[in-house]
Amino acid sequence: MDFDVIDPATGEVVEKVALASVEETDAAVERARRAFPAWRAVAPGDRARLLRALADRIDAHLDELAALEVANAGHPVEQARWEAGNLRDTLHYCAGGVERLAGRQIPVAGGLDVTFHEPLGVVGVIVPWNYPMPIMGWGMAPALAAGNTVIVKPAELTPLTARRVGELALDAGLPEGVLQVLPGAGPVAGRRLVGHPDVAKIVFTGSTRVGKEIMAACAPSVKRLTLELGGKSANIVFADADLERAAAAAPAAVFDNAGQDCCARSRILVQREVHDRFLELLEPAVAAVRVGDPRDPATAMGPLISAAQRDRVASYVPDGAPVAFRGTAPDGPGFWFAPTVLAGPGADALPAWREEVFGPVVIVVPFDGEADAVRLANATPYGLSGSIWTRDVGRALRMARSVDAGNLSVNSHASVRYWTPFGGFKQSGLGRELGPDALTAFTETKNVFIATEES
Ligand code: TXE
Repeated sequence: MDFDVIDPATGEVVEKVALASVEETDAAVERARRAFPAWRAVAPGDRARLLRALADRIDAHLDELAALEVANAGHPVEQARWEAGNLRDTLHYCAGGVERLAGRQIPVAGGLDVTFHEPLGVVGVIVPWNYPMPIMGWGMAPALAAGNTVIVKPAELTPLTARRVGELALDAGLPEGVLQVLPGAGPVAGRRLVGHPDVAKIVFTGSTRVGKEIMAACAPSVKRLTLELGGKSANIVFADADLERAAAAAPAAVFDNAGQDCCARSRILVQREVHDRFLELLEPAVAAVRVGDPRDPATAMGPLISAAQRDRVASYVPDGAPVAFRGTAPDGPGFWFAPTVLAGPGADALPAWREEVFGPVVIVVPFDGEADAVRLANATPYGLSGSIWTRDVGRALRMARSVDAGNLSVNSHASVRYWTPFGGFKQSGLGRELGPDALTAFTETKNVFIATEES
């Protein structure tokens, strides 16, 4: 079956991509299974060199990959360049881990005790459409580095960059079957990867609904699983914060990637005494967000991924919703939605206050004191990220320890660095990606005792 890949900025078909059947998925798993013994046996230094060769190919094709992502996902070109660079850098970072994936020797009586980090086998990486290249890299780079073979299943909507990276991997010298990219439908190829007895681990980033289904499907065989799911993160602004900076930074924290970001700070909690002042400062900052042609390097926000996503986002701003103000968006073809700020009475009764919108919609709500801020921030089944704006270091740390989220930032909205751990509390996920332990998440620890006593 073919799938129309659409340019979200124009609504036009870019190309038709064939989706893998169950049989084709099985064949890919078989190739990966056969490639595994040789790949795990490659000397660590050589495996690292191959991953760096792929990183270098990505660097050499950075403009091409960025242009593909602009056409496929509607991402602003500068953002798309960052995304390709993130994939390159994650590969380099994980290549650096290959030779440091060392076991331990633990003192025991009567012999020698050693631990090994054994690769798992075939790993399936199921990728969403919001950050195709980075999220592909966070799963595949550490999995490959640790000696596993990998099948990447990109999202139906955004297969183009992943497919190109698969070609570059072969050019770079990765042996056949070590990294395969398999465009396919979630309920067909995705579901088959999850259910396949020869797939040892699934890494899934996507909706909480599908994540729960995958977790249940992994249970019968206790398949290893990492989940990165949705978020409803809070941006908490105290009265003692640098309000100008906090307001200037808030739009990018929720409108970057048109809000299609699991770390989007889609709830802004503002201490009551500065609530109105904060909104006054926020309004010009939102008006200044440049929404438009993703091919223009000055553009900050592009279109949403699809007509369906735009309609879903629009449903979160019903007639009569307390819209405080909006930014701008182009008319005409393409899936545009203007940055939208909801505030005032009734805002926290809207579904957008509780549910992940995954679009450029933010709600501003007042709070009274630290305990109230913690209560509101934690009143969600999600726990991925969040920000705390204050000049009081003690308060910043108290808040950071009290908010149930995996990635918090103080006086900043930065959440993702490939060298620090990333993942969610509660229904935002299971396990962590990236950071110093990235490779061990793709291994089993094996303990071996060798008796040295004469019998
Ligand atoms: O995600 P899906 P969708 C959230 C966000 C968004 C909503 C829906 O709120 O609006 O999810 O997006 C594959 N077995 N996030 O529908 O369906 C699918 O092919 C195996 C948050 O695109 O979860 C794709 O590759 N795989 C988020 C991937 O799963 C299946 C990122 C994600 O698709 C499958 C994206 C199945 N049964 C959406 N069904 C984040 N955490 O950043 C689908 N897939």
